[in-house]
Amino acid sequence: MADGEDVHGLKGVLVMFQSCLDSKEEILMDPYLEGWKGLVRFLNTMGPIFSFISKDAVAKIQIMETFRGSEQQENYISLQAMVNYELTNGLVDLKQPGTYPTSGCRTILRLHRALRWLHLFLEGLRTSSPSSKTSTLCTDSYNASLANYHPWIIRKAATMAFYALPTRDAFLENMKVGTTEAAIEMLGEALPSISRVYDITEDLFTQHKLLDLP
Ligand code: 1PX
Repeated sequence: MADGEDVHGLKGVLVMFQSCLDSKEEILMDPYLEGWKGLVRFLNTMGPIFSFISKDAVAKIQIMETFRGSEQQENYISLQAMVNYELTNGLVDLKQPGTYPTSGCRTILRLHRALRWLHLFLEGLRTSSPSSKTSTLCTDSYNASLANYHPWIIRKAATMAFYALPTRDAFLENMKVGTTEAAIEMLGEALPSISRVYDITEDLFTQHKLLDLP
């Protein structure tokens, strides 16, 4: 997606996660990062209270974009290539933070954990009733995923910010796909690819024992 295109529409963003998978079911880095950039743009439309969250996501996206713009860019063409390259060359701090605080593997792991939150939240929204509160849906999905990796102070700030989320209907309208029914239908179509990307990454990181990187 070109910069500026489909700035607020969520459909184009979620479709990015569909186009991440190549014919070997490897996850291509560029559409993966484009997907995240679109999510950050969407988050930024919801007000400055979320900027501490989007700043962290942007910092992580930038780390990965720097690898993609470097001489090693081919080694970061997919998540699989990255894991292989960084592990073979000893470029990952496996037990304690040390020489490689911004390795691709630990950076993607943080985004990967956030993708689990996204899936749970959007699934909660999709199956919610019109009277559901987005703050409750968001808190529940956060507590079931990302919160387990965050210290108390971040958990507190995040759950406070969730109270500023728009109502369920405003949220669905903000996706810019038409009626709330159309937005719910779109989520039903897009969520399986997010889930697929999540599962493939989870398997890759499990296989290489990378799920607890500091
Ligand atoms: C229709 C829904 C779309 C909404 C778009 C939402 C995009 C959200 C993007 C969130 C990306 C969050 C990445 C967080 C990565 C992380 O866990 N970072 C922590 C650890 O990093 P470190 O390098 O220190 O090991 C870091 O400490 C995080 C700090 C910032 C707070 C993170 C709070 C995450 C809350 C996630 C829920 C987002 C709520 C958006 C509401 C719609």
